[in-house]
Amino acid sequence: MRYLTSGESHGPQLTTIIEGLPAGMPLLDSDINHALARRQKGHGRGRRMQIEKDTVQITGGVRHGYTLGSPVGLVVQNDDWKHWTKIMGQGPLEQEELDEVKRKISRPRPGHADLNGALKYGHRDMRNVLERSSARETTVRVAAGAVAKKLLSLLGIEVVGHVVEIGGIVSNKREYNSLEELRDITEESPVRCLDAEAAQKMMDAIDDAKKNGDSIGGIVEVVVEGMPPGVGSYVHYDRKLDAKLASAIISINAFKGVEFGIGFEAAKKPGSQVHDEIAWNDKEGYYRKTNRLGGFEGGMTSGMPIVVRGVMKPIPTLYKPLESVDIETKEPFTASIERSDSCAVPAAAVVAEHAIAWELATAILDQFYADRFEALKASVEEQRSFARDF
Ligand code: EPS
Repeated sequence: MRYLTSGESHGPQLTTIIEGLPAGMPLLDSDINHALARRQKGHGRGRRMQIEKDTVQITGGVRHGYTLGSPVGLVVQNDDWKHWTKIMGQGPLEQEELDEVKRKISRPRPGHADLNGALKYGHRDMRNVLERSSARETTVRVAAGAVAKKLLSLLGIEVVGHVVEIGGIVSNKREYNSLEELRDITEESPVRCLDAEAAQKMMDAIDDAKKNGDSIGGIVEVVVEGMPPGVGSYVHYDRKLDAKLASAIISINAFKGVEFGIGFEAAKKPGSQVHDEIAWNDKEGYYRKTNRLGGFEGGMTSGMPIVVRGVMKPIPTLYKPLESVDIETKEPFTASIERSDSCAVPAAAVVAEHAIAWELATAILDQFYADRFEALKASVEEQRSFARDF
């Protein structure tokens, strides 16, 4: 399964085409709209989210509530486009109009794609870079991920993203009775955090950052339950599923690091305190007594919950901007100010959840290839019972 996305932050719409879904899978626009609404929420979001009410239009590949096997087209309109029709229009402009409307950006923001993108494509107006490098694009990544999440859910696999740290404030509550409980509690939290006390401090830190014209980052965690064991492979580097998940996390705007299970803590501990002992019972078959490795050994799922965390740097657009250089004059100037969020970590937890769901659904479709959804379901179930009886 694969997808591409197209669209600028202030262009008319965001578009994605998904290819490789089985036929006969139930899919409604409400499955996707729910995910889009979750991405828009979170304490620390900027004014743009008050302009948009992201909803999807399914433009192909679905009929009467079921996938057809043909490419699925998804479109999300940008409501803000109506304010940008000239600046972001597709047709040529007369010179005077150009000067009037272009809002040229010549002072790159440190930490953003602006300068590197300008050097790569030769754009002297860095709006041509930032319009596409904007995290607005994560809207359609979430839309594609929502389709993947639906497929996983129908196969008994659930994915939940939540926040474990913002601006140095760490969630002290990491235990939960079920994934459902984790989802329900964090869904109600304005920062998507299980620990209500930490959540309040996180919100205060976000408010402080906003007051100071600054931004803060954090850490999100995605937990997955129900993956059958043995998905991915150890036989070649590009078949390792944990590597694909790591890549998916790092590909999210502003993400700088990733870890599984106890992650970087493993460097400090002896092997006896890192590896998970193997046990067996006749109900579940094989399982691990602990899950320090976060659901992966040898690039393959172990059948234990997948636990992956990603670190997001503070958003680089600052209302109190850092020093930069004007590419026209080469003089030092403070960077351009664009409207932005002071903290997008809660929204990024939703994006990470959907980026992980995409990779897992793709891996399932690679391994249990089936053109018909019911056949796919049977083949995943067969692997589960094979592993149980092995
Ligand atoms: C975003 C939309 C953008 C930004 C944000 C994420 O809208 P605008 O640029 O019109 O305010 O709010 O993106 C960034 C801050 C960034 O640096 O990429 C969205 O839909 O999530």
